[in-house]
Amino acid sequence: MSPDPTTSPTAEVDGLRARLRALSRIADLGQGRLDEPVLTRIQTTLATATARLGHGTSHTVVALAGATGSGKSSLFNAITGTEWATTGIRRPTTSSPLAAVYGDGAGPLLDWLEIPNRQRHEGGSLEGLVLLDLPDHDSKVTAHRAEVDRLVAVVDVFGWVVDPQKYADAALHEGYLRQFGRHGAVTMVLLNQIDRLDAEARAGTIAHLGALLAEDGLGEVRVLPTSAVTGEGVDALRRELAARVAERRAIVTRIDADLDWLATDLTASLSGLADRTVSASAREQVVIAATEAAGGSQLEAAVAGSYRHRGSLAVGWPLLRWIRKTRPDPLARLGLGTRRPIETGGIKDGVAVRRTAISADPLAVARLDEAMRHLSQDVTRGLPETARRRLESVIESTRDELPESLDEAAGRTDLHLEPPRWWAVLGTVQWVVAAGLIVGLIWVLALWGLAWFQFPPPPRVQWRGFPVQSLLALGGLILGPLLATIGRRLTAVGGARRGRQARASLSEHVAGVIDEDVVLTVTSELGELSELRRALARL
Ligand SMILES: Nc1nc2c(ncn2[C@@H]2O[C@H](COP(=O)(O)OP(=O)(O)OP(=O)(O)O)[C@@H](O)[C@H]2O)c(=O)[nH]1
Ligand SMILES: [Mg+2]
Repeated sequence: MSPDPTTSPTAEVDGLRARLRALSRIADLGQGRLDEPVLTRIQTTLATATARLGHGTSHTVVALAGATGSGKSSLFNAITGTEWATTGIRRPTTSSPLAAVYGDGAGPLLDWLEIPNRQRHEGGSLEGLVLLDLPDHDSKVTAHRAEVDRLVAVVDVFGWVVDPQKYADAALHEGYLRQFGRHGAVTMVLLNQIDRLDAEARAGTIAHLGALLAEDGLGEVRVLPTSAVTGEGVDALRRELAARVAERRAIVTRIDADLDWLATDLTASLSGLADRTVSASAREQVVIAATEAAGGSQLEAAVAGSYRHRGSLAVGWPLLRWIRKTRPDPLARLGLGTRRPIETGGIKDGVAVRRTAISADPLAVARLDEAMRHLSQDVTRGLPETARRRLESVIESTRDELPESLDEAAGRTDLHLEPPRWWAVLGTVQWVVAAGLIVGLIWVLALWGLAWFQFPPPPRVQWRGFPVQSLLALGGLILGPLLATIGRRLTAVGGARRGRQARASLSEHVAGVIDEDVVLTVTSELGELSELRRALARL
């Protein structure tokens, strides 16, 4: 078998490192977004793989694992040509793992594997092999099983030792082999105690075991018959081990298989993670509801009312303006407008922010909650549980900050307070008319006074046959209220328009708040989820 130059172990290790970087990214992004057990598995896989790679590829760790009495220790002795491992009829025999190390430099690796029982051998054809004799996985002693589980999670090659009696045990197939169904390339199955079977029984047993392995997903694994007693198959097993060790590929293959397995499970559980955005309609609903909750209607009415109020002060009948003056400007009641000193609610983005006195209408607040819920449902639909709950809580926290931001938006609203030009013109006309009325009245009174005291009457001043003083007084009395009425009509129309403009301005500021506080925050969380999905694709 000549090594393929395009996939040298180094290139494979580089490829694996890239996958591990993707996994590390998933572990980071997965915080709070993936289910806790999934995250733990990712972190464990990442830590194990990184640590194992850190010990290099020059050693290949092969574990002899299997049920008690299958002959692991006997086979270990047969391969190594020693009697170091204790074998026996008392079950279970092996309680802590042994390591046979071929060649030098495996110390740190074995420290990491936490195996203190080591036996050094000359390298030879097995140079780089670290052969482990494990305790039984089906033990009455729970510590044995724990030790087996700990080691099968980290070794490079599995050497499952089975015997003719127990090769079909569920403890082996369901407990281990099925779980490692993707690890066929690093799995050896040794049918030991083959000397106990005659030729016919051998063929049947091997076929049956092969079928069981296929069910486990390990159809490509060839069963190797061995006997620790007669030595049959032991040389073949040594050659197989030598070949695997020489390839120095098992580490990468094993970790790749772990990552494949993890990636499949993750892809299944994260299938709902497709790219998504805050929909335009959901955003629009929130903006509309938030504008209302920020006092849209109150503001519109107050701006219109304020305009009418100030309009009647500017162009109303001067003789009745004092009545108007006693009423407050509707905007001032909301803490807005020009009449009141501006109370600052702090500085935001360099702009002094007013605190308004708008008290949110409970119905509008309920509608805003409803719109936010709708947005939340829209954007979290189909997400995996943990990711969904996180996104929901992100949205809820943006909801909590809205009242303050919305009030600030209301405080920044353009209230369209500037008085129109015609107010000044009509106002002046009103004063002139009022002055005419007063002059006319005084004039009439003066004429009456002169007549009363029997002074000679002054010359009459007439215009087209009518006395001017009467014209002035009557004209003022009729014209003043008439102009005031016309002014009121015009002001009502202008006020309504300005109310709508102010509402539009509020809506714009509110849209800014919603985009910044809600949409941006949600989008950034969605971005993290997309990134998680991309990292998974890289894995
Ligand atoms: N006939 C026969 N007997 C074997 C063979 N291999 C092992 N045995 C016997 O099976 C018994 C158990 O062997 P061990 O090697 O201790 O088995 P083990 O798998 O290490 O058992 P634990 O350490 O308890 O998990 C011993 O009595 C061995 O002599 C074999 O290939 N053929
Ligand atoms: Mg043993």
